[in-house]
Amino acid sequence: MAVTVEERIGKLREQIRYHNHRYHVLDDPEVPDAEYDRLVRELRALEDEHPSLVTPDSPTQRVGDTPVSAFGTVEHRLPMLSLDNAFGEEELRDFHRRIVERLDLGESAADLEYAAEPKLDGAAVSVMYESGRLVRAATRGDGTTGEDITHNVRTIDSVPLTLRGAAYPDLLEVRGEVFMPKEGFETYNRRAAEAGEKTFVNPRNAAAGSLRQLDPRLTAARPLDMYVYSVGVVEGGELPDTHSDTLLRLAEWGLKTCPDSDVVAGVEGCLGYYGRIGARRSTLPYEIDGVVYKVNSLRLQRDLGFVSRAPRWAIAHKYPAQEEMTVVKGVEFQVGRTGALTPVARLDPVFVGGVTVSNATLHNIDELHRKDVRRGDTVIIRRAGDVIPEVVSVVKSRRPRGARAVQLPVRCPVCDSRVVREEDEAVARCTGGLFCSAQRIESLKHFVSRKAMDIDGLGAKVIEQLVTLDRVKTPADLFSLTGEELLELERMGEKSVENLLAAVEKARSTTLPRFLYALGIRDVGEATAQSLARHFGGFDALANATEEALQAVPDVGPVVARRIVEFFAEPHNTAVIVELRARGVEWPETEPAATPPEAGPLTGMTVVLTGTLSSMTRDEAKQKIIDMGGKVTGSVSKRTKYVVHGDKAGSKLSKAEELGVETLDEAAFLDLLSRS
Ligand code: I6G
Repeated sequence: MAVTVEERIGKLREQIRYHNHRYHVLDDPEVPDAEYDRLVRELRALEDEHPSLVTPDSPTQRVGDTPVSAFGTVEHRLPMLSLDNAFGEEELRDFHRRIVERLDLGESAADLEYAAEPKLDGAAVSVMYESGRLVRAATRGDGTTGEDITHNVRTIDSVPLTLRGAAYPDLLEVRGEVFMPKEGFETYNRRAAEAGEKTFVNPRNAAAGSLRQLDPRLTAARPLDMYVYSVGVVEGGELPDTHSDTLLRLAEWGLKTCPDSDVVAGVEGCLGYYGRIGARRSTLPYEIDGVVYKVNSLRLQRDLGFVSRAPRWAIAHKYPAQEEMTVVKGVEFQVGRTGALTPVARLDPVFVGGVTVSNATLHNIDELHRKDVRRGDTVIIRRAGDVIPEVVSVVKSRRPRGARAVQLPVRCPVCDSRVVREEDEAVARCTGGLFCSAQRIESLKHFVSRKAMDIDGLGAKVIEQLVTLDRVKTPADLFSLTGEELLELERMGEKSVENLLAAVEKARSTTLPRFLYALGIRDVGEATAQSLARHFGGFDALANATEEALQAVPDVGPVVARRIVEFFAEPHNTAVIVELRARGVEWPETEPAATPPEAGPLTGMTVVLTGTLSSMTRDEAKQKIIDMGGKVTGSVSKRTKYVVHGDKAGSKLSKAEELGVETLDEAAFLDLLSRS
């Protein structure tokens, strides 16, 4: 039966009201923003087409949702409006064209100044200062009435309780976004999950939920921050006549503004800014869903005025959604190199974060149970930057009847060996060891990888074929491959076989650290392999070392020492090593360095590398740091001594700045090296 326009409008309003309530009142959104936006856009389009069907209570006629009563309410003296969205370049160009026409700019359209800022994913808040003192803070609510959250906003360190200087207006209302930085969000959620408490689905939800705590001590424990982006009521004082200068003035009074804002010219300038921020999106320390452009001149803003719900002089230009909804076709378990079973959701393909996704990780069995993902469930999928797509949550209201919870398999789905889970471990493992073809494939991939034996041309597809044909059972078998048998494999031509055989030949002469790392002993990464090689000098001394002797190596604790001893106690491991040596794999041995290397300028210090250096490769830089007594790690913490950054440095640099860790650009790093 055909649905009438009235019926469709009614249905959309009902759905939007439901989601508004979950989002604004319960702080528990059920669907991703992209889905919500689609509903609102469809409703708006229908109402635009049929203006007689617009009613005052339609969700399109309001900004947010009615506040709940647990908090006092605050009437906004000037309404807190929302922004129109542009979902692509065309819509942005339309916005610019409308402004140019209204202001009759003609030729000078390309020079029109816009203030551009990231659009943070948090909660919009108004903060009122009287004579420089914070007297009230409120949520946006429905734009006219918000909730009084003064007691909670006062706990946010970056919101000044008194303004600096003396030149501020007698009455000053600032508006901005309270948000939870990504790092704080992840830490908070990890701790909450460990403690079996409720986690937040995203940083925005975390910010909004934290602001609505009845006990401000709970809010104080959340890592919240606030950037201000505009002013509301201003009395008894003057402000500059552009938006960008207003932000600078607010910063002088001690308010925090976004460090990534800019002033750009015309629509091309806006598009350039959109591209630049987009490229940094995944490494910015805060979550954004778009950027906002505002006509910079406040006089022109006044000329342009407002339409019912939004200013004509500003627009939010959205990025592709990083969260989307889809349906789970099944949950399978993948087996990794060490036998770890990772649950993976197989999905109806969905376009998210700029790519089509058909699998999403569920990390481990605890996570699977916590999120309670079942076959047939509608789920929210998230893909941010280059991170592996993950299942954020299940839309429980859409669960099909009879959907059954997924259980950890008792037997390995690949080799049928027993699956065990040690008491204090989140990970369940297949006990098949190298009998399990999945573990064998993953171990071989690791063995040939660049930082291990570096056998170029032995990609995943070739390894999978060799294992499936039972031609390669252990890494030693790689050294007896012949040209004829390689030519039989799919996708292997004369040239690739020749190259592969040359790469195998070259790999026979390796180094002890590479060889140790290639063995894939659990928890022995590159840095530990280097320390072990340096400490023992030769392979046999290491392979025969006791746990106590191993613990004398820098960075080897009891767990790693036990893993190494267990590895060499396993006869099939030693047999493979004997065979590798018999097939000509060799490395130079050195004198044991029982004492740490002579103290260098970096002895006892940890260094993190990020971005590309122009004068050396990352591996060379790493070696130089090690030679100077330092250690290279992958993540920045308070204990990091330096973060060395090259071109296209990522989030590690911003993290260093956040933690106050010293950063060295390439010139400063070279200077440090020259001192050794
Ligand atoms: O929701 C918003 C996010 C960011 C805004 C906004 C903004 O500026 C960076 N600016 C205005 C004027 C409004 N909402 C109404």
